Amino acid sequence: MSQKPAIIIDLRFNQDNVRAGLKGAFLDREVINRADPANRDKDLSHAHYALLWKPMDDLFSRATGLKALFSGGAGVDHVLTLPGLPDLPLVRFVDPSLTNRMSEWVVMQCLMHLRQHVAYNRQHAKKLWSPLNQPEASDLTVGVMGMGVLGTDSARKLKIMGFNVVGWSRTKKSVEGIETFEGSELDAFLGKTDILVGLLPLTPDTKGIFNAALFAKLRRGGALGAPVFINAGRGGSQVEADIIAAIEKGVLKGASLDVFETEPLPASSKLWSMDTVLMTPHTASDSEARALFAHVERQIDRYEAGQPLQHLVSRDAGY
Ligand code: NDP
Ligand code: OXD
Repeated sequence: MSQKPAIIIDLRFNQDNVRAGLKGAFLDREVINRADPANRDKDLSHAHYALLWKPMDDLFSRATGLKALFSGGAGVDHVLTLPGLPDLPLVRFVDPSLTNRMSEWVVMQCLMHLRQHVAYNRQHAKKLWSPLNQPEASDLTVGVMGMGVLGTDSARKLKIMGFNVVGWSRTKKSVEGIETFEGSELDAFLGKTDILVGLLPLTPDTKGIFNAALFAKLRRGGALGAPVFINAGRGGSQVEADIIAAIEKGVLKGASLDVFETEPLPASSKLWSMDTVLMTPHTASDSEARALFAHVERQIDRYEAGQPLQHLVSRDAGY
């Protein structure tokens, strides 16, 4: 039996995880893992597929026979801006393992702010035993910007925890128990929001959207005293100078950030020294290698059986 067309793996991921994941994946086809030094000069022109995340510069000039591309993550802003990107179908990563991890992170951050962990951490440092008044989740409204795969799951799980939840997206959504707003209704959505969660893709429309003007429209006088901003979408959607200024002026009470304008976050950033800002290094939801490979295998099986690919990126929309 002849082998099926080859796949190139060009992932700037932890290579131990990639190699372990590849042991049980793509067993019926040649796999060219570009991180393997033995593949450095390998001919790539016969491969039909490439799975990529921050790939090597020469991928597209050498892999001239590609039929479909697969993003190693859910976001594709960095793929769509790659020099020489061929005009081929691009599939992004959608999988329960990614969705569940993101919802864990979002729910955890909302609970950290609800349960006043910033204040308790300060007290801890001073060995201070001083109970604070504690609002309930139902006293607050979390507004999720980006009601896609990740935002909708996070919204549902926040609802289960007792939060009131509202959602905003380009097109209007219908999600049980959640009031939703479409693109033109942003101000109405913001006016209801005590904790703002960003789960937007980075596109020309969402670049810098989390800025001073937007923070000023969030609901004032809620149970936390001032609104909180949480972002795990993309750092390019936030204006960090505005986040810092909003916290210093009391427009925002605090923030949780997983993504940054520049990653890694430069040591010079003031965010590092702000104890009302909880930060993680773009790890809210990592792509798990085995789940990623299984997802790509499923999509290639569909493609080779003549069925449409799923989770296709729209070049026009940019996500
Ligand atoms: P989806 O494509 O499923 O959802 C994107 C959502 O954003 C949709 O609801 C879409 O609206 C909305 N949207 C896009 N542009 C606009 C706009 N201009 N105005 C209003 N709404 C808009 O993506 P996912 O939920 O899978 O992922 C979201 C993002 O999360 C990724 O693009 C990535 O950047 C980030 N991410 C971060 C990770 C991390 O570890 N920090 C991990 C994984 C992803 P509509 O529904 O109308 O199309
Ligand atoms: C992604 C990410 O887009 O990890 O999947 O940021």
